[in-house]
Amino acid sequence: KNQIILALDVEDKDEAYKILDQTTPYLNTIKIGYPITLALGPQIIQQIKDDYNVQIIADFKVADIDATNEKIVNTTLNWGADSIIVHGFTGDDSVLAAKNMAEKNNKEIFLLTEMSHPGADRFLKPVAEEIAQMGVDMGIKNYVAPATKTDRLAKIREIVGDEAFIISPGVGVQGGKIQDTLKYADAAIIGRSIYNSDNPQQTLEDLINMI
Ligand code: BMP
Repeated sequence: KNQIILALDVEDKDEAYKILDQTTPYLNTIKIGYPITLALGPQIIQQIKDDYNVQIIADFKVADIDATNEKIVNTTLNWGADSIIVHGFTGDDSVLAAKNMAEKNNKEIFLLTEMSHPGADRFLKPVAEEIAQMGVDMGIKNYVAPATKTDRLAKIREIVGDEAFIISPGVGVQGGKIQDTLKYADAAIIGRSIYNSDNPQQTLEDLINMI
């Protein structure tokens, strides 16, 4: 039930609830990002948790100095998120501040090592392995790595080890394949191919049948 994470990047509450009605019988983790949060307000996090009894990963790609990261993480977790995604490229002081604040709230961060879009090859790819290693050195257990580049995903898995939990965006519209992704990742993050589908429930069932 937690091998597919729904990226709920819709900006309308009725639409969001329609998708959640159809998908939450099959999955229990929702990724909430800027699109829905900025459109509907941060209270949408707790509302979705209360109405659907799901885990919420807040994807705010936290990427600031340590003092600011701390505030962003604390506030986001207080809005009800269960975990929060943090960029690794900012370095160990920023990431440590985020990690410590999450732990103070008895929650966890996901460290983003490398992104799934083509443009990430230019700046993030050259440092992704170092970011993953930094995460290992810091004792971070959860990572985000791309489903669109299975070789890169495999490399990140090699660095973070089998005990780590990797979630992987890029399946579907961005070109990643669920079977390949789940060879290396614990869960696939999927957005548009589910919520833009004419029949989100059927699309999700089809994806689950491919696993
Ligand atoms: P979609 O399945 O619609 O492509 O959505 C993927 C989701 O994962 C989006 O929320 C996107 O912002 C996020 N994401 C990504 O696609 N690639 C990354 O490297 C990191 C992400 O958080």
